[in-house]
Amino acid sequence: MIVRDLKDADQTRRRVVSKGWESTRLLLKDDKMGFSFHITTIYAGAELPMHYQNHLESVYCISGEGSITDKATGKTHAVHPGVMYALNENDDHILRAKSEMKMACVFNPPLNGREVHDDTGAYPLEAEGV
Ligand code: 9YT
Repeated sequence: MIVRDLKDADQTRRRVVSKGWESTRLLLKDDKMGFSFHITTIYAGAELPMHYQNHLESVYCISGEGSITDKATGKTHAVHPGVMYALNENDDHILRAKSEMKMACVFNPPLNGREVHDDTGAYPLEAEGV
Protein backbone atom coordinates (compact mmCIF):
# COMPACT_ATOMS: atom_id res chain seq x y z
CA MET A 1 0.00 0.00 0.00
CA ILE A 2 1.12 3.54 -0.71
CA VAL A 3 0.09 6.33 1.67
CA ARG A 4 1.21 9.91 1.15
CA ASP A 5 0.20 13.21 2.71
CA LEU A 6 -0.08 16.20 0.38
CA LYS A 7 1.45 18.47 3.05
CA ASP A 8 4.59 16.29 3.12
CA ALA A 9 4.72 15.85 -0.66
CA ASP A 10 4.53 19.65 -1.07
CA GLN A 11 7.97 19.86 0.60
CA THR A 12 9.60 17.57 -1.99
CA ARG A 13 10.42 17.51 -5.70
CA ARG A 14 6.93 16.08 -6.23
CA ARG A 15 5.80 19.74 -6.23
CA VAL A 16 6.38 21.33 -9.63
CA VAL A 17 5.80 25.06 -10.09
CA SER A 18 5.28 26.52 -13.55
CA LYS A 19 3.69 29.57 -15.20
CA GLY A 20 0.12 29.98 -13.94
CA TRP A 21 -0.01 26.68 -12.07
CA GLU A 22 1.67 24.31 -9.67
CA SER A 23 1.11 20.63 -9.17
CA THR A 24 2.07 18.10 -6.54
CA ARG A 25 2.36 14.65 -8.04
CA LEU A 26 1.26 12.14 -5.43
CA LEU A 27 1.58 9.08 -7.66
CA LEU A 28 4.07 8.71 -10.50
CA LYS A 29 5.26 6.15 -13.01
CA ASP A 30 7.65 4.62 -10.45
CA ASP A 31 4.67 3.65 -8.30
CA LYS A 32 3.59 1.25 -11.09
CA MET A 33 -0.12 2.06 -10.86
CA GLY A 34 -0.49 2.63 -14.61
CA PHE A 35 -1.49 6.28 -14.04
CA SER A 36 -0.22 9.32 -12.16
CA PHE A 37 -2.32 11.32 -9.71
CA HIS A 38 -1.77 14.99 -8.98
CA ILE A 39 -3.27 17.81 -6.95
CA THR A 40 -2.94 20.89 -9.12
CA THR A 41 -3.48 24.54 -8.28
CA ILE A 42 -4.34 26.88 -11.14
CA TYR A 43 -3.58 30.44 -10.11
CA ALA A 44 -6.34 33.09 -10.31
CA GLY A 45 -6.36 34.78 -13.72
CA ALA A 46 -4.31 32.06 -15.44
CA GLU A 47 -5.13 31.26 -19.06
CA LEU A 48 -3.45 28.00 -20.02
CA PRO A 49 -3.42 26.59 -23.56
CA MET A 50 -2.69 22.86 -23.26
CA HIS A 51 -2.57 19.96 -25.68
CA TYR A 52 -1.52 16.66 -24.13
CA GLN A 53 -0.74 14.80 -27.32
CA ASN A 54 1.08 12.01 -25.46
CA HIS A 55 -1.28 11.61 -22.50
CA LEU A 56 -4.94 11.21 -21.59
CA GLU A 57 -5.94 13.32 -18.60
CA SER A 58 -9.03 13.60 -16.44
CA VAL A 59 -9.51 16.48 -14.05
CA TYR A 60 -11.92 16.98 -11.14
CA CYS A 61 -12.47 20.47 -9.75
CA ILE A 62 -12.27 20.53 -5.95
CA SER A 63 -12.52 24.29 -5.48
CA GLY A 64 -12.50 27.55 -7.43
CA GLU A 65 -14.19 28.74 -10.61
CA GLY A 66 -13.13 28.84 -14.23
CA SER A 67 -13.80 27.45 -17.68
CA ILE A 68 -12.43 25.11 -20.30
CA THR A 69 -12.62 25.74 -24.04
CA ASP A 70 -12.48 22.80 -26.44
CA LYS A 71 -10.51 24.23 -29.36
CA ALA A 72 -11.94 21.67 -31.81
CA THR A 73 -15.55 22.74 -31.24
CA GLY A 74 -15.05 26.24 -29.85
CA LYS A 75 -17.35 25.27 -26.97
CA THR A 76 -16.61 26.67 -23.50
CA HIS A 77 -17.74 24.79 -20.38
CA ALA A 78 -17.96 26.20 -16.87
CA VAL A 79 -15.63 24.53 -14.35
CA HIS A 80 -16.58 24.65 -10.68
CA PRO A 81 -16.50 22.24 -7.72
CA GLY A 82 -18.00 18.91 -8.73
CA VAL A 83 -17.18 19.23 -12.45
CA MET A 84 -14.96 16.60 -14.11
CA TYR A 85 -13.55 16.83 -17.62
CA ALA A 86 -11.71 14.10 -19.49
CA LEU A 87 -9.40 14.81 -22.42
CA ASN A 88 -10.27 11.44 -23.94
CA GLU A 89 -9.27 12.52 -27.45
CA ASN A 90 -6.05 14.29 -26.43
CA ASP A 91 -8.17 17.42 -26.80
CA ASP A 92 -6.48 20.73 -27.52
CA HIS A 93 -7.94 23.11 -24.91
CA ILE A 94 -7.63 26.34 -22.95
CA LEU A 95 -8.20 26.34 -19.19
CA ARG A 96 -9.05 29.68 -17.57
CA ALA A 97 -9.18 30.33 -13.83
CA LYS A 98 -11.46 33.14 -12.61
CA SER A 99 -10.37 32.35 -9.05
CA GLU A 100 -7.69 29.98 -7.79
CA MET A 101 -8.72 26.44 -8.66
CA LYS A 102 -7.72 23.19 -6.93
CA MET A 103 -7.92 20.21 -9.25
CA ALA A 104 -7.35 16.47 -8.85
CA CYS A 105 -5.75 15.18 -12.07
CA VAL A 106 -5.02 11.70 -13.42
CA PHE A 107 -2.64 11.05 -16.33
CA ASN A 108 -2.33 7.94 -18.48
CA PRO A 109 0.44 7.06 -19.19
CA PRO A 110 1.79 8.21 -15.82
CA LEU A 111 4.15 11.17 -15.58
CA ASN A 112 7.73 10.58 -14.46
CA GLY A 113 7.74 13.56 -12.12
CA ARG A 114 9.17 16.83 -13.37
CA GLU A 115 7.22 17.43 -16.60
CA VAL A 116 6.24 20.97 -17.61
CA HIS A 117 4.52 21.97 -20.85
CA ASP A 118 6.58 22.28 -24.03
CA ASP A 119 5.90 24.89 -26.75
CA THR A 120 2.94 22.86 -28.04
CA GLY A 121 1.31 22.54 -24.60
CA ALA A 122 2.27 18.85 -24.28
CA TYR A 123 4.38 16.88 -21.84
CA PRO A 124 7.20 14.75 -23.27
CA LEU A 125 6.94 10.98 -22.70
CA GLU A 126 10.39 10.87 -21.12
CA ALA A 127 11.15 13.39 -18.37
CA GLU A 128 13.17 13.55 -15.18
CA GLY A 129 11.76 11.70 -12.18
CA VAL A 130 11.50 13.13 -8.66
C1 9YT B 1 -5.47 21.06 -15.00
C2 9YT B 1 -4.16 20.92 -15.70
O1 9YT B 1 -4.03 20.21 -16.64
N1 9YT B 1 -3.15 21.67 -15.22
C3 9YT B 1 -1.81 21.58 -15.67
C4 9YT B 1 -0.96 20.76 -14.71
C5 9YT B 1 -1.24 19.29 -14.77
N2 9YT B 1 -2.52 18.91 -14.33
C6 9YT B 1 -0.18 18.56 -13.97
O2 9YT B 1 0.92 18.46 -14.45
O3 9YT B 1 -0.46 18.09 -12.88
